[in-house]
Amino acid sequence: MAGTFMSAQVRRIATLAAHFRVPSVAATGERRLQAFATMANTSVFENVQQAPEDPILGVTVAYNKDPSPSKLNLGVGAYRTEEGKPLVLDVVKRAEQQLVAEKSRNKEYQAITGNQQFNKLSARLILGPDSPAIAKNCVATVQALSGTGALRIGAEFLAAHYAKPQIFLPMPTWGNHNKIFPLGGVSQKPYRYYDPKTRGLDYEGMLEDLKAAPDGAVILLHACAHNPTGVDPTEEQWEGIRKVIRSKNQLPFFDCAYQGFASGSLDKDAYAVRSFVADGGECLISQSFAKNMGLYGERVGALNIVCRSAPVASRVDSQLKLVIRPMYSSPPVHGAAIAAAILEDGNLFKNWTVELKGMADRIISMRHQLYDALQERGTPGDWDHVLKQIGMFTFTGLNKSQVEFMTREYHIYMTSDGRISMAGLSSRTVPHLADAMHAAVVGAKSKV
Ligand code: KET
Repeated sequence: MAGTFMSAQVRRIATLAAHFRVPSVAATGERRLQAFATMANTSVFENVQQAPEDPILGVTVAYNKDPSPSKLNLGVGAYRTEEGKPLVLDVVKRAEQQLVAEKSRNKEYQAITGNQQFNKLSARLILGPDSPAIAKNCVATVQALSGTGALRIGAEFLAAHYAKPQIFLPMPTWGNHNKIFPLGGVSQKPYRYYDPKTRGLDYEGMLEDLKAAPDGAVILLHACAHNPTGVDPTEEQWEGIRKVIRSKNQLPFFDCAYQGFASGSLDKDAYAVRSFVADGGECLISQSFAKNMGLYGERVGALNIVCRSAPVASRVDSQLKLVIRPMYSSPPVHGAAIAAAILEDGNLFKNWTVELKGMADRIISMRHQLYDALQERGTPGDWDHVLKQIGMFTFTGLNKSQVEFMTREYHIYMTSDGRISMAGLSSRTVPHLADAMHAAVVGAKSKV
């Protein structure tokens, strides 16, 4: 047991060293000694390596440096209006006004697990108002630093308390998953998900890989609007996936960053999660309010752990506090208060669903406009996937050199895997994007 713990620690140190690009413990130690010995005018951080930019957030850094007036940022998944501006939802403004007017509000520390009212309403939003798991107090919910924070708390909890801290991630997946889990102490493996040939789900491959994964393994599932592919299983396929996972006593970990953004309906987008909770089995669910409430920088999210019984959920909750307290003590007040105000007030909630549907519909209309623009230009290839894919992103199929060409020649910024954020597009910028895609595809063809 102690041996296993030690080797887990050694693995974690190696993961940390690789992540932070520390050459090797021995090499750094030696260089450090040399630095002390010479007492030269060098920094004690002389050996710190230059780290690369983040593959997603680094796109915005590059975009910000570009002086071109026609530049376009389709990298990060952040909603923009038709005018290309960030959007603060009307309900968010109204909730904030209410909060400011409440004389009794203060800036005291929150509980370690955050705003309890927010936690309750957040769990209800994903699990549904009639969820038996909630009624039986089987869900431990903690406020988290948005979706990323929820995933990280989940990883740290699993590393400490779950017998099989190994997670299977879809191929491809959101780039940060590959870092969050190993750094949180959970090793990772891929499972087949996307088939580039059909630009759809590799359902058979996925089931084969889940069947081949060990009993009890943790399986990461995108609740809806899979990022980056925009490819989701059908309800029938979810049923097949659920059966395999349950038959192997595997533990589903849902990442729910886009509830309401896929279909425009909060309930429809919760289908997969609710079907897994309805069978009485256990799971983890991370939630983000970054996209669906536009609260990106407020860092509002939650981690839910659905357990088989209330006493287990209560003990899990107590352990989550031990994860959170030494990490950041307790979460911030403001964003969760906004979300709670919207979730608890019938009127605000209704208005929120209207605004959310408006955002989802605008993204769908961008899909049609881009598709039509490519057809008009006669861009070689089949572009049906622009219409079919779900959520914020189109996984275009453009390769790295085509992406580089579009950035260089057209000042269009996107991730190197060819993902474009449809939410960053507007009727005004669609022709520019279509021109760039056309040129990239035609250029690449003539080079072959
Ligand atoms: N899960 C998924 C699948 C996801 O796409 C994101 C964000 C998150 C979690 C975390 O979001 P948070 O803001 O921590 O609640 N994705 C976009 C932003 C980013 O990379 O941070 C993106 O893919 O562009």
